[in-house]
Amino acid sequence: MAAKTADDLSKLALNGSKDKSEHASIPGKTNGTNGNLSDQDDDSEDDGPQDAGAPAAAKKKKKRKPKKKKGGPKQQTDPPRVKLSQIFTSGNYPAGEEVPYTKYDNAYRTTSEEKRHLDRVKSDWLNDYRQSAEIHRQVRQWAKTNIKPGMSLTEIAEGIEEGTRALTGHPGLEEGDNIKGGVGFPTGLNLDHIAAHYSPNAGNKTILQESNVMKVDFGVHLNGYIVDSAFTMAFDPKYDNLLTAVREATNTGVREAGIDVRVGDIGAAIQETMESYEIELDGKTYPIKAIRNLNGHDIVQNSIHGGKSVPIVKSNDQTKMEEGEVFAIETFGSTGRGYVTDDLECSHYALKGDAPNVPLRVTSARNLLSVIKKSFGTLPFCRRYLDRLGQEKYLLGLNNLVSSGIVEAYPPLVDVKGSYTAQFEHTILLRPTVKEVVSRGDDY
Ligand SMILES: [Co+2]
Repeated sequence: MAAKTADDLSKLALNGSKDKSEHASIPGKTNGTNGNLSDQDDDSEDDGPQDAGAPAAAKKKKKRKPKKKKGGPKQQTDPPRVKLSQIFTSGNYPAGEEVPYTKYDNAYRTTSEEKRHLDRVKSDWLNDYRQSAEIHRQVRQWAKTNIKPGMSLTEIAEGIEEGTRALTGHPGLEEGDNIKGGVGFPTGLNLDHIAAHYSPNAGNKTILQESNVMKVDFGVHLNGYIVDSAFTMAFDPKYDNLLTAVREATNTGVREAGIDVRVGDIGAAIQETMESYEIELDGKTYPIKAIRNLNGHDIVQNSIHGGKSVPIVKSNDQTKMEEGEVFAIETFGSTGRGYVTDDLECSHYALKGDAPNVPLRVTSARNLLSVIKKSFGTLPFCRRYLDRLGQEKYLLGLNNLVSSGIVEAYPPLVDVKGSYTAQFEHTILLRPTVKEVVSRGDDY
């Protein structure tokens, strides 16, 4: 889930009353040619960890690697519905990509007994992140294999969310269950010029088209430790350069990140990678721009945006990353302006951590606030999640909570119509001894 640059937050408008069920700007044509479902055809980085429970390995029975699998574990199903703890029966989940610290004077961290001790005392936290990340990899493997043009966005979102709920073992219908684990935030399915924060609301009839560029941004959490990771799917190879630019820009950000690194320096490196690419679409060449008012962000327990930002363009921001912090490194590239604004019907909301205790005169707002607190706490949610809890006619109350400053609305963020945007995102843990790219898979 993306963080928008703060200076735009003041003009945040809630579009909730418009009740548009689909946006008008999705190209309706299909070119009917290429059935390529992979955005990875030029991917050169399969040097990440090959986890024992990774779905690719699970499918090829003969090539299954025995690492960390003990006691006759079950296999994951398709669609994914087996709780992950029944597959990893040891209770230990695979590590992400572990990268030694090399910048500044941090090389000592690898061997420092003090830092190793700090690493060990944090292990519950680490295991929750690793389990969430493995669930993300298994669910996205299903998504990448099964999402096809002709499917509705609602079907796609529900498929991802049902997989996440099943693998975490938290259906999220009992009071408080979703706070223990499950979906970390609403599934973003952002088409073409829509960069972030679009999830279908009830009645949405949008159908994925062969010509679309879709950003799939979803989160998995256990005990509030959220893995935030996103990828882009396109079915027409003409978008390959856009996807490659953004995947490489995100990898640049992941590589540059570390303890004591200034976030402004990371932004400069990301921008340089991103803008070294261009793309030709239907005879016209476009520069690929980093979207300058979207950022990566830190993640803290139960809150997807901790307060620090990681810019994706050059910046004078001197804020340093610190030991023990968790960051979502996400970058966005665009063939448009490289700047997003709020548009379309809002789906994403979250209770503010510092919500003011103001008297609510609207009864439905009071009732809804109680439901939100019990079901989501400060984790982001969308309207469909209220629907599945049986809430009805809540829009007035929801809008009242937003205007009272208790709930934050995160409307879709769009570049200019006709442009195409892409996103890749990883969650990284700045462990005392090593940087762990916990959401890394052999796909991205
Ligand atoms: Co994010």
